[in-house]
Amino acid sequence: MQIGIIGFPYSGKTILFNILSQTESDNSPIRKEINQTLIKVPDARLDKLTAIFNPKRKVNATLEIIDISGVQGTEDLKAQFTTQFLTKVRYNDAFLLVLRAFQNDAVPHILGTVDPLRDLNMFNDEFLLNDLAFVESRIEKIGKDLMKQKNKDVMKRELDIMHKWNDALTQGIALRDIEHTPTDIKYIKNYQPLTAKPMIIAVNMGDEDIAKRDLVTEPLKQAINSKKVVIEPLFARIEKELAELDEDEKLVFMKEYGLDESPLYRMIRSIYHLLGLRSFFTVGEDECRAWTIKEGMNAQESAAVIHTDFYNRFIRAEVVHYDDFIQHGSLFKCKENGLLRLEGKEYIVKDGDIINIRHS
Ligand SMILES: Nc1nc2c(ncn2[C@@H]2O[C@H](COP(=O)(O)OP(=O)(O)OP(=O)(O)O)[C@@H](O)[C@H]2O)c(=O)[nH]1
Ligand SMILES: [Mg+2]
Repeated sequence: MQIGIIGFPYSGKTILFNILSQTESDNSPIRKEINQTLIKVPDARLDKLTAIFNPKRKVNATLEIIDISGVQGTEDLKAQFTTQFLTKVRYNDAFLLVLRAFQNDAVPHILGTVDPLRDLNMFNDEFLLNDLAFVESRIEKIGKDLMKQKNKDVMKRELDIMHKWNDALTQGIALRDIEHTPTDIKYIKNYQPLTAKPMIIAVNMGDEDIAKRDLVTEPLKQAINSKKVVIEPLFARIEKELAELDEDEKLVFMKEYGLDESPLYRMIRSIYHLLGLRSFFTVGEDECRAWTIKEGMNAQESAAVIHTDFYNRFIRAEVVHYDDFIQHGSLFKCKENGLLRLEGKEYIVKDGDIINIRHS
């Protein structure tokens, strides 16, 4: 899962990338590029399991992020979004759009004024137009091919889908907000339309906005109104300071600002959830670990995330939910109370399940 950080110049993308990188995973391979990395997904449940089992290693779930600069720093609005930029963003699974809401005279906004709603609309419109241009060209091409009598059935099916997309886009509706059949989803995977991707909007505010953060995000929420878009406040400058403190100091600092948890942690979890990702845990003396699955995956598919071999060698999964485990305090107690169960291949794994795979 790769998430592209996008936004206008001087919106705070690189600051956000850098503070996210502070949670860089220990398991992260050598950075492929300076602007690309794996980050840890914070999880208080995993921290608690680690405190109980005291293993040699704790391994968090991860997400891959990439800092994509390149929207032109020009006042010519038409020239903002180059083909090169749009090509770079297309192969991300989701976008993290940074909108500038902070004032800073030292770095003026390229459009002269700070207006997050305007910026959001510009990105949305550009992505809609880009998808629309693609859909129109497909419709034209399929029309021509149909006359040449090629693969008629497949072509007609695609044409129906393209018309459906076209209807939505011309009404200004993003493809993420319409219903898709499994066949539609294949076309989405192939063509990677921009408006089909989930989006997290980070509204980067100034320190003085903390108390009124909901007021700042409200108009954006009303403008967007989509289940596949999450809007979160970001205080990039404060987060940068927080990142330099140790845990105790952080708590004092956040209290001062009236924050009960790091907005950044909240944001990472939001992204994870929005992508339909869930975690199950494995525990033991060697390692406590959170594994990432897609919502709805069964026990056999989930076992394959640990090791591809486990798919064919799967026998059963021993499962207890984190909440039950914490309530009863030990695996033994859970077993006594019938909460540690043996599940078969088809069992749908739940977020927070603690699992031990029995395999041949
Ligand atoms: N006051 C204030 N300034 C900020 C904040 N976030 C970023 N800045 C300033 O804005 C400037 C640009 O921040 P970057 O993170 O480099 O912006 P960017 O989005 O990566 O910009 P490009 O890479 O040029 O597209 C820096 O000088 C920051 O100090 C913030 O939350 N508050
Ligand atoms: Mg940058």
